[in-house]
Amino acid sequence: NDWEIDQGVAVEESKPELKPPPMYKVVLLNDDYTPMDFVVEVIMKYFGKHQEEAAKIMLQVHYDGKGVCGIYRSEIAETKVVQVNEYSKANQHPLMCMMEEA
Ligand code: NFA
Repeated sequence: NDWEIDQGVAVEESKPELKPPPMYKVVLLNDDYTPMDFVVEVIMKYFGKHQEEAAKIMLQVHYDGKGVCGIYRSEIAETKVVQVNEYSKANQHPLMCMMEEA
């Protein structure tokens, strides 16, 4: 916002804000129980990845403890986290999804 003085009164002038929105990484966390195939399925179903890319991300999570499935604006990231955690729970797997500032 720009400020200018008008008759001694500060007036706030609105201007188109071109700031990009904050972005969030949506990550999966490793655990010892969720089957690898289920993780690949989740990454394909909720993050639009093909099998090969999904398998790479799954292995990144498996070996490094955490892996990024995508980067989104807050509302989208929040929705993905809820959908993935609900889907994992519904299938009785402990797979955890969370978001972190990109
Ligand atoms: N570590 C799990 C296993 O060995 C696989 C897994 C990968 C789980 C990525 C969660 C996330 N079955």
